Amino acid sequence: MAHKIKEIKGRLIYDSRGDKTIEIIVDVDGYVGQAAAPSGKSRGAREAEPFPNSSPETALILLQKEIIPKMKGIDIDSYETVDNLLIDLDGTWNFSQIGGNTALAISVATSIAISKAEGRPLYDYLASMTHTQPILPLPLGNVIGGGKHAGPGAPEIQEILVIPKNPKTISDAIAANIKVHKLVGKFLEEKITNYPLGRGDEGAYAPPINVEAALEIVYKAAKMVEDELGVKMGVGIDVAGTNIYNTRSERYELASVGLYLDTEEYLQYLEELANKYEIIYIEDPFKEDDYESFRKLSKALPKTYICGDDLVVTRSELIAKAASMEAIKAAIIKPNQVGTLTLTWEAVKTGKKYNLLLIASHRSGETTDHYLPHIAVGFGCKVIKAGIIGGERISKANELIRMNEEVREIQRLNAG
Ligand code: 2PG
Ligand code: MG
Repeated sequence: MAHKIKEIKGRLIYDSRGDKTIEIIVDVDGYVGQAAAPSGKSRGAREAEPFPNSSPETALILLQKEIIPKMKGIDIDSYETVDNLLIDLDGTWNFSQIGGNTALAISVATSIAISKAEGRPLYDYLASMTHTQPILPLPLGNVIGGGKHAGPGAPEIQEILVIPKNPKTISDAIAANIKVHKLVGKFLEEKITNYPLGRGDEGAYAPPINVEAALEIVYKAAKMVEDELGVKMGVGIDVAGTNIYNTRSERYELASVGLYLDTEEYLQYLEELANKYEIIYIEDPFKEDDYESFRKLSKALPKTYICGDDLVVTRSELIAKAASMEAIKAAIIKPNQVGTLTLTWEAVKTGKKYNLLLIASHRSGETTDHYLPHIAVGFGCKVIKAGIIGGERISKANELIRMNEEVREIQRLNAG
């Protein structure tokens, strides 16, 4: 269907960390779409540049001078027209000229406006574009965090996560995750005297305990909730491996448990942890260019989803490379790692071709926008990783509950 972009403008707002980000407002045929872009802290080296020269202010100036004059008044068939125009306008491989965050906010705001003009929800518009059957994703959420998302003293592993595997409804799934989060809070209070229940960037607890104690607590809480609610719960981790790798000593450093391991020893240690705590999901176990170690771990843990985030950065060609060498069984899909919905869909399509588990993911710096669940459903990602607690995280969970009024079916995770 043909549409016209009547108006487009932008502004700077703040993300959940209090950092500036860009918000775009697009008017398509008299219908307004608005979207802001999130920002990561533990970013992959091959991600799109969020802002030109790391400056949201420069991004806004460029928007006004370079982008708006070329977009205002044009006819478009879909968000793809706009995405292709942005790619041409930028001219670099990583959106370093105009900024990936500007590109994504334009891409999503345009899609929201088109979906309104066509009188349908965003997920439905995206699903029709990609010929996807809408099914709600399973929520994967972090309960204890550390690494770059927390202060010193917290575990070195960035995220310890849980996922309901066979919930009857999305509300059951969200309730199960929240229950684990609350229970973990209780266990932490019991374990650590005077612990004020501090949380990191994504609403996960950031306690002064070591990696294994943290895993023990989350594992125990997940099992209790599983028994109580009758929903199977899986435990996962996002190591953000690049951040614990010391390039000088060439070792993975887990100071809290006194371990400084070379790649081979570290691989064995991960295997031990996975077996002990029945870990079904490991994201970025190794540094972001070590495809070979990902492959070895995938082979050693055939029942665990070894997932690439910084390894593949939502790039179709990197997903194809990792999947074809059997380095990964799952891939993180973060739209602002590539900068447009078109490129995001390219990545998803490739992931599906290789039968990967695809996980639509938030960033550590989020806004209260809730288009991510729509992308997950519209592009057919089986899992959504959007945190558990905190306004900017719960906004995604609440949107899933609203979407459930139309989308009745929910995914299941059989493996793992
Ligand atoms: C990750 C993300 C989100 P960031 O590593 O998976 O949890 O963190 O947004 O800081 O890259
Ligand atoms: Mg990650």
